[in-house]
Amino acid sequence: MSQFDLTGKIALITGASYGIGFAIAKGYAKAGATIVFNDIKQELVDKGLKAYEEEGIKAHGYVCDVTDENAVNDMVAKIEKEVGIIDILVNNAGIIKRIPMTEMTAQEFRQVIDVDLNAPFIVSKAVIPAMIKKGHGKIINICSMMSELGRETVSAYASAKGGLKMLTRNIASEYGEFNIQCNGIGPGYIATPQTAPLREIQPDGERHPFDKFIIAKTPAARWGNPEDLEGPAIFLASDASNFVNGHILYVDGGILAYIGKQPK
Ligand code: NAP
Ligand code: GCO
Repeated sequence: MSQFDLTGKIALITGASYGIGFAIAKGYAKAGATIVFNDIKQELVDKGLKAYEEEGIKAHGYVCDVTDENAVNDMVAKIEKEVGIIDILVNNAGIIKRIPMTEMTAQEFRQVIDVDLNAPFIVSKAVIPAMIKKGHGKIINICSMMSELGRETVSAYASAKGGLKMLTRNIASEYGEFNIQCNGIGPGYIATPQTAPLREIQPDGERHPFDKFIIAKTPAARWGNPEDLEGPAIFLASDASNFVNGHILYVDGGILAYIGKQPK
């Protein structure tokens, strides 16, 4: 069996009704995994189930707000009873608030930290005990360019994603001896609903200034697609990465390596 094969594995991808999580789940299904996902509202879970069905994937969907520890523990217990022990966890659910720091309330800051950093802690804590009992596990945290870089208006998001990089390294350090590998994926700028505001066509028909900026900052000279993350995610979920631990795999078209194209 190929070391990239996920047959027989159960994968929980949080917040995967659409976007990056949905693409990663599709890749896992193609590699043979059983797909489990959650979203905050039943209507979104139903929408996700339909979308998976249209891809020929019989997924298992659960309603759960990943910031609610009791709800997460209940969801994991239900999954373990109804589907089986989770072999692969992708902490994908995330939000962003683009507000200048001095205009952002502490409550808004906390909301981003809660979903993007506290929730990966909560969900990882819920699945690790059964992974230890089973003798293996894979945890993949969806980090960001903002795990390494800052920019205007994303102070909460960058703080959360920087923390998520270190949570990744700490889980790797604390549970590596139980054959649990915890790694991160740092996507570059990916065309999903989360970045749609940065790609909006301007009233004069011009591309968004940020859109042009990202193209100039990316050696690949394009936005990423969610499908660009499928292969890296399969690698980190498979036996092919059993000695990779605490690593953040940047899938960014080269952004972090590049000073940026000189404006004409
Ligand atoms: P997205 O399109 O906004 O999707 C985010 C998903 O997370 C949605 O399904 C959302 O569900 C879910 N979610 C949000 N809060 C939740 C909560 N409290 N409980 C459960 N589910 C929740 O985002 P995306 O672009 O696919 O991004 C996915 C991940 O990749 C995020 O962690 C993001 O920070 C990260 N990322 C994105 C990019 C990019 O360029 N797009 C780059 C680097 C990293 P609802 O619709 O119900 O809110
Ligand atoms: C932003 C974007 C980024 C991307 C991603 C980059 O406003 O700068 O939303 O944060 O979502 O995290 O890796």
